[in-house]
Amino acid sequence: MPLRQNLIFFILVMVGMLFSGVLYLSYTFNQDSCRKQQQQQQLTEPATVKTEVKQKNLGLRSSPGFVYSQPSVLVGRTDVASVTPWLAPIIWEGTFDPILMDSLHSQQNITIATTVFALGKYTRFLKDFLESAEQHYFVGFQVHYYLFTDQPEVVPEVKLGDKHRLTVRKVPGLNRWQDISMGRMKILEELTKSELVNEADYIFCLDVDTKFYGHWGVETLGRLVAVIHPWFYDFPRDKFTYERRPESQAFIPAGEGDYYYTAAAFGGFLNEVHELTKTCREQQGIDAAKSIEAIWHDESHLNKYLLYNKPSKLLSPEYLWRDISAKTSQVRVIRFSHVAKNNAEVRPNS
Ligand code: UD2
Repeated sequence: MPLRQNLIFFILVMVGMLFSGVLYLSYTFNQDSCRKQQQQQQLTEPATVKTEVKQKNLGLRSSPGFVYSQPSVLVGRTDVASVTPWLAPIIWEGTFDPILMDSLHSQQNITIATTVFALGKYTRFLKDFLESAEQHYFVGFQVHYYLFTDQPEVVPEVKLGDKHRLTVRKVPGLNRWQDISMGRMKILEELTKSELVNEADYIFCLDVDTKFYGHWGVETLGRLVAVIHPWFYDFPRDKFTYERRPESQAFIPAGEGDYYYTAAAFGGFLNEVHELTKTCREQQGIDAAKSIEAIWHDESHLNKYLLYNKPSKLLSPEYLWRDISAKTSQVRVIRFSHVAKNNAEVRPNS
């Protein structure tokens, strides 16, 4: 082969090798950058997964082999309504199976925050409230009581169940019982805004001049839960003691109204109770600026809120009775009740 041809052949081989080298390098570079991209995705993905894990699954799961009474389509309470016209259940004895309910919820790892206020002479109600709650209230489930008082030093020592704990918070005393009662809305609004959001799944806000006599458990949990007031459960709506003066933000016109709800117990998801307490606090503030106070204070504002923001679950008067009232045939079990008190003696003002 002549020298010139050899040279051309040599140059062609070299160019070929160079070209395939470039091709190889660009291929591996692409592979590398793909791998890097994948790695980056993996670094960001766990954050997404984490957010998903935080969303607790509140579905009701049953286990194979768990036996309970067969539910009936035909047999149930016929003496009381157990559902509202907007299809929220009304909880009465005989409408749920407590063993099944406990089993369904025990897999959820839920915490129920529970607030109670005891200022001035109302600290005397704490012992019975807490001791009776420990016997009947969410037994076996995680409960975190938040107790607001102007006298932390007199809070009684009560032995709490394994999963129950108590936090005491000092708040300033007030001269009017009406302000103490209404002032709860602002504190609850703040508590449900951020502090409790990652700690509790549900919250209940309870009066302290009360006592538990029977089971209060997971059947009461829901998005927004209201309790029917024991005085008025069989009254026509125009006899409810709603605020009737149009000047007040709590005003409900004649002809409107579903039920009369008590402010002694309400609850639900944190965000729902936050909205409720924020609205009531705002409405109370507008009234105060106009020197008007709703007839039943926070309870009037609560009723206004719940009329236009329907609760998802209602608790029958079994969940708030009055010690001084005679039992009726519809209320088969008294679970929680207002104790008798001498208002003039316990309140800071009359
Ligand atoms: C009703 C409501 C109550 C509230 C009030 C407003 C029922 C059963 N209860 O109860 O929830 O809406 O009307 O008019 O419908 N407190 C103190 N120290 C005081 C005064 C009050 O700690 O000196 C707290 C305590 O937690 C008490 C709550 O405020 O349980 C409500 O006060 P109340 O029970 O005297 O009000 P009452 O019985 O009129």
